Amino acid sequence: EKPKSNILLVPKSSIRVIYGDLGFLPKKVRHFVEEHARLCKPDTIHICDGSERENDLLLYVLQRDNILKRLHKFENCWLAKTDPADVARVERLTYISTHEERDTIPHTKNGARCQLGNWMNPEDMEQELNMRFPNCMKGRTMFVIPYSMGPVGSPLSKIGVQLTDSAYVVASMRIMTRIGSKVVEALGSGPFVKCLHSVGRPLPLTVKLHNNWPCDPKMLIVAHLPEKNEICSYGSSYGGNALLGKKCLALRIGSILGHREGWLAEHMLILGIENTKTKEKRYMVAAFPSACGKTNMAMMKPTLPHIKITCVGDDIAWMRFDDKGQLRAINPENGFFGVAPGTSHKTNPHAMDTIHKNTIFTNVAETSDGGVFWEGLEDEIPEGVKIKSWLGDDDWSPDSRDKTAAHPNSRFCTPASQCPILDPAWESPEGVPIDAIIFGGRRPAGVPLVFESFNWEHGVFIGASMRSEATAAAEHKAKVLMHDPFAMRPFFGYNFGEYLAHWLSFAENPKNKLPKIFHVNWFRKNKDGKFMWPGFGDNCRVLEWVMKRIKDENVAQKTPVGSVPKPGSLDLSGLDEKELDMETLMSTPSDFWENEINAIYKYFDEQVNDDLPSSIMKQLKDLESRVTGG
Ligand code: GTP
Ligand code: SPV
Ligand code: MN
Repeated sequence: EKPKSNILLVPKSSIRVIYGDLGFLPKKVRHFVEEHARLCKPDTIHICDGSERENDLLLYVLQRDNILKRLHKFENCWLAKTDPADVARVERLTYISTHEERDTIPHTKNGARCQLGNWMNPEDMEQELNMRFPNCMKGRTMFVIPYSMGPVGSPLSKIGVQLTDSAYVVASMRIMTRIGSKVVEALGSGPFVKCLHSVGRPLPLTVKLHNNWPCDPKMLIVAHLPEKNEICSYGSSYGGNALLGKKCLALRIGSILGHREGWLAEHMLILGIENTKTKEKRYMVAAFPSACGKTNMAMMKPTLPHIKITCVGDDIAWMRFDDKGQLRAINPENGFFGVAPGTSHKTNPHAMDTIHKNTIFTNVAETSDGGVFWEGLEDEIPEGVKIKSWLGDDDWSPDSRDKTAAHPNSRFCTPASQCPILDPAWESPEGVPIDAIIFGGRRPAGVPLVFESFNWEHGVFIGASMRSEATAAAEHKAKVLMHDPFAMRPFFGYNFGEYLAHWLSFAENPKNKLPKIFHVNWFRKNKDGKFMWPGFGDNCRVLEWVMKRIKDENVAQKTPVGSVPKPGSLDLSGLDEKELDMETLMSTPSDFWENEINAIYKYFDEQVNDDLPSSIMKQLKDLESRVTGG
């Protein structure tokens, strides 16, 4: 049944489809579009095909509306500056709505505020959504974005359809996911995740916009309705709030699907590592909280000449054990939405080589020669070039009123295909084989550079007890130590206790080859507050050791916390060993760990409560007796 014309009739008016053809959409998608067009009442509809012609049109509109500015120094690169009130994910307004609260979050002890997600009942959620979405797209175009997370047509991929009234979101989704007609073809009559997004500023405007960036932070909500396979986001156009394929689908909804279907959706990078001396190649995944080094590690330029790193993904991994018991991972994304500050030719040359074409920068500073600037690029801007800060200070200098030139959560959005060290198998439909899982975080004290778990269950416990200093990727104040289990705290789609049980369950199948699990910490500081480990490209020394442990080489020694490298087993060649205090870097001070254990007890007891698997509590008790020697 095809619609008679490319015009959608709504009561008392009609909505013209100005690009694409409703008739080419599968019936279920068309109904989804029609239902929400009637609700949101856009002026026009644009059905995305993913073509170059379409992208030119979007870029034209975004320039005309002063949302994107061309960066003349580079090829097809753009700068967006947001409303300063819309600069990061907003965790406290991100909800998951299910009939049973306990399906989503554990019951906390004594009414403590849950730190493992926000739940809302479906009735209240319906009210919240009804307060926002009716008529919210008046005067605007509603874009329909069919997108695939994972290679189009791969059995591991999932399809979403996002409706949005933001052309910036379309231009970004086009980089971060695979969109357009090829996705519609692959979808056929199959299931898809329904994603609705609005900036929340119908026309005519009733308020003055900042930087021409429409948003409504006071009415912001990011809602997940897993029982209806739906995501609704209102009021923000920034990153994880608005590019619904990323955190909303690939992590929150993804983790629920993974739980149901026997796989894992994780906040992890995926990399390949090759020792060119021994000709061995392995793949690893690593989970670090937001802004704690995934992009940097995924694109690492190793300082050891015989180590070669290749990148599969920098933020999200979907993993499953195949029928031979090998864990395999795919990167569901198509681009990198990376933290700009700190990225430089010194720290991450491969990222620098990726972002000089076809890239959208958001909230970085611009330079008078048509380029970009952020904290960390001080040595890389030409003499005499002026910096305009993200807040608009024309002649910014480190002692200007704007504290930083770029917002600390400013980002680049760039196609993965441009990464010079992209792994040849990065789009392989069956995924790459994973032989090590690495957890980590920003730990200024007490936590060794690297340690290995004694077994799978201990490794799951290490993931569960992760903590890290807060960063600017969300609304939290920096420098506070936060519990961030599996780097998933903001992204769990279902009850964390059940999530732990799901991880533990993979050990029950004797066929599964369980990868070794490690914990790393690049961020330990000395008495003067300086990082003790050089980090970045030198982190390959730790990965080389991990590679040796995958082969069970005798290079580890036990501590109460886990196994650390035997003295001399980390390749430190080329480093100034006088500057390095390896003994302290590997140490596990008992007074520190006694405090840490108490904090974990308190957290598990209060936050996970009855949903904590008993074997995880036993792991904590075992750690305590190893540390106290009792
Ligand atoms: P999300 O995209 O938010 O999930 O973050 P991410 O984990 O990909 O973080 P990213 O790699 O972008 O790192 C963020 C910050 O950590 C940057 O400011 C980096 O400079 C810093 N960083 C990364 N690796 C290292 C390291 O080895 N040592 C030190 N000292 N800093 C690092
Ligand atoms: C993160 O915060 O972990 C990110 C950025 O990767 S965002 O997509 O905005 O969530
Ligand atoms: Mn992330």
